[in-house]
Amino acid sequence: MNRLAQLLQQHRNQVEQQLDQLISTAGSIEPRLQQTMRHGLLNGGKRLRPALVYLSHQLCTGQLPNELTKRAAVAIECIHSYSLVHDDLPAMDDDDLRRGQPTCHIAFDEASAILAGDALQCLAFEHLSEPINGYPAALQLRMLNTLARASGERGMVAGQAFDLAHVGKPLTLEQLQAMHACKTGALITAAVELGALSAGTAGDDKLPDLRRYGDLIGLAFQIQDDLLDIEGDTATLGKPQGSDAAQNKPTYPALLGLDGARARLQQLHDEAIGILSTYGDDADDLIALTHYIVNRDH
Ligand code: GRG
Repeated sequence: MNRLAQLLQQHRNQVEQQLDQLISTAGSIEPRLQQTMRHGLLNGGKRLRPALVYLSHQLCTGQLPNELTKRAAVAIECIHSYSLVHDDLPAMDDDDLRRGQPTCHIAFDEASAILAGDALQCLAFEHLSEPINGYPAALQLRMLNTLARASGERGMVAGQAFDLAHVGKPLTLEQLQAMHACKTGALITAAVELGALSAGTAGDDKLPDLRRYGDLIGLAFQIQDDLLDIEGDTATLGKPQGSDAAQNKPTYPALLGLDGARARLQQLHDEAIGILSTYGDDADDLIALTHYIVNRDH
């Protein structure tokens, strides 16, 4: 296993242990709620956003994550998982499978999935707002504000609402970009920002660069997702590349062509690496994660 894979596994284990502890069915008046939450949270997942929180903190301090970094990593994964549980609902994407397993509303029922998503969202803010000895409450407040802003009506929810409002309608490249900047990009940028904020004063001067970096890889993440969708369709259905999948829904390959989308992905990658390479050795792991995000196969 290479160094990045080892590192990602370490972070994943750490986050999953904390998520597991956070949701306990013991003594609950309604164990089904916790069971549905666990299903939404602990059914696999790459845990990329927590890794971004950790590695952004590492770039700022050269140190291992502190308690605030760990809280932020868990909180952002709770928000991400809630968004997937709700996105899979019949009223939205109506998906039966997520991460190769039945989605929450299939494994349980629709009401349980809605409530589990709601509760996961609350849990994120509860966990990040719990007072921690030795850390200024004002910093926690700033982090909460960052997470709330990225998740809500100016961030992820806005992107989802725009997406639903434009189903079946053509989008311009600018509209597609604005939608993804909100829908998936805002949370990815927030992950990088939260890592820097958890570094305290060591992160302050790096925030503008890290925000820009987050925006670039948020977009790169989405383009790679679109490309993987096309490759998946081609592999399972034998469709020629760039046919149905690329033409029927607004995606980067549909608007830019396959080669254009790949070229744009490479451009975003190069610009993102250009920002990180000014930070010396402490950025090495974040650089490796950036390569992974752009080249991932799932
Ligand atoms: C329901 C408010 C609300 C928002 C939903 C994130 C989102 C908004 C919808 C997901 C739709 C989707 C599949 C977008 C593609 C990019 C994406 C977020 C993929 C899933 O993220 P990964 O690959 O997932 O990090 P894992 O399973 O690894 O956690």
